[in-house]
Amino acid sequence: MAVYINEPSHTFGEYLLMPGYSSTDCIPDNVSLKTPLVKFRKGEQSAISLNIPTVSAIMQSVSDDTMAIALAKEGGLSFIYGSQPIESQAKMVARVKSYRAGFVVSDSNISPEGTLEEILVLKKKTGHSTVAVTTDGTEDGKLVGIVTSRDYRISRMDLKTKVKEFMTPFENLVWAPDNTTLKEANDIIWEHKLNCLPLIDSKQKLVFMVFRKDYDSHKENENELIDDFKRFVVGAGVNTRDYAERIPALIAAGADVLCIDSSEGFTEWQKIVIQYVRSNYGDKVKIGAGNIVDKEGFLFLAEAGADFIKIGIGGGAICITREQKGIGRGQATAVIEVAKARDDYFEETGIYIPLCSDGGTVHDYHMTLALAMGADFIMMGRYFARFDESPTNKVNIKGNYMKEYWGEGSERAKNWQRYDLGGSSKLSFEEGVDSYVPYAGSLKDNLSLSLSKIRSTMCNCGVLTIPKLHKHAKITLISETSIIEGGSHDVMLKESKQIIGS
Ligand code: RVP
Repeated sequence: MAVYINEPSHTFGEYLLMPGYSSTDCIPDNVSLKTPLVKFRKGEQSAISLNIPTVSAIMQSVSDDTMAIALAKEGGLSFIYGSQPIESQAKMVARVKSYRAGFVVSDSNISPEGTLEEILVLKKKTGHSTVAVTTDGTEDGKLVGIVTSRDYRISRMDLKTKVKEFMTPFENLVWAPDNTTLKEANDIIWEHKLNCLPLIDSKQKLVFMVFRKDYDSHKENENELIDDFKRFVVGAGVNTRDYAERIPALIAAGADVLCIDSSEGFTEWQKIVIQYVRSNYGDKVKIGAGNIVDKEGFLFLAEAGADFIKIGIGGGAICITREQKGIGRGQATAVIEVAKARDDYFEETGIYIPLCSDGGTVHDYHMTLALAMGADFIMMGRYFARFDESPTNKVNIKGNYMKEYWGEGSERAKNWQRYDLGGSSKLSFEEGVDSYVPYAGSLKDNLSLSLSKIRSTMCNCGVLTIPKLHKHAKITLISETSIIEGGSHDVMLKESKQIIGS
């Protein structure tokens, strides 16, 4: 007979946190959001900890190198999407690792034979108005000029005009050698009243750009997630098919941590990938696995040797797995059960395996709930897709700015490896949709607001750390009527406000 679980599974929106006693030192400034990323033994520290408990989803529409840099600057981590050729994924990882705070690898490049029209397309795509002109149009080609919006006037020029005719040529540029420090670069920028300074090597090849605004913002990021060599920490997604080629390339590119990206992780395929890592790299290479939704799945991946375990099936904003296959579980119930299994496992073995709640985080307070229920960090797709730093287009739909957001199981992403169950069938039906999410501005502004809500809620709960929140949170299931009571009700709103974080 089939196993029946007759208790309904619940999602975050059905729970609330209840306050605990808060002493006078329980203030948001005293809260630490530091959290372990990979497993560790009792009494030891995790080899990698996040400074904030958020990671961005392993998705084409969410996590590229730009997102990874922006999130690491704030103390979190991105897993660069794996549904792309190995070389391009490794290149993204390498770009994050070679990023020196304040030093940018130019993302807007063109050859002198390009046209004004192409400059305008590039500007629309990247949102940047400074374009490097290199002989071959690449980010590290020989620098022959720069184009900024001051170099052309669309109303007076033919769109077919060649870049070489209106760029500021190399001989008129202020530039510096590639070993220039950030402080020196900044001095040059101020002395010459520049917006940007190209750094070139001995062969005149473009290495970095230093922008005035990046120098300013760098000074604000004390929480950034960096390795021993002061490089940003970055993760990468892998699959259960081409792992023997992909993993070595990602490790060579400098990936700090890997994660098997799969809609369903309770499979022998995951064990095989983890075994591959252990037999080739021992414990040096860290790899997370998932997704699972119950104790059995957790124990399987724990025994298989996963460094962290990801929870969640079917809760993602763009996910239709539950509709298509009838597979999944309410995210809150899944986190609660798996966290209990993790705590018992820790008791028995002395090994603490961090848990990641993945998908279905709609409101900021859902993050705090996920943490309170036992997650160590939270993976989000929709949340990050709304920001400037996500890789997708910003489009105007009926007067509102939106960003595109599509699932890895959609026809657009064609990430069949994520849904692979062996055999040769490729994505025979979709498990994700292609959608828009409201554009929300910069990652930094939105994330700091969300984190300040988490800190403040933790103070209400009377705790200053995530491990203490795990232990002392009081959580109540609420009725449907209480959910209605939770919003403004029985009043007529004077103006409709945009809901941030939803
Ligand atoms: P959300 O944060 O609710 O947008 O969910 C993101 C998560 O959804 C991802 O981390 C992944 O686990 C899942 N996902 C990604 N693509 C799809 C799909 O196409 N069904 N689901």
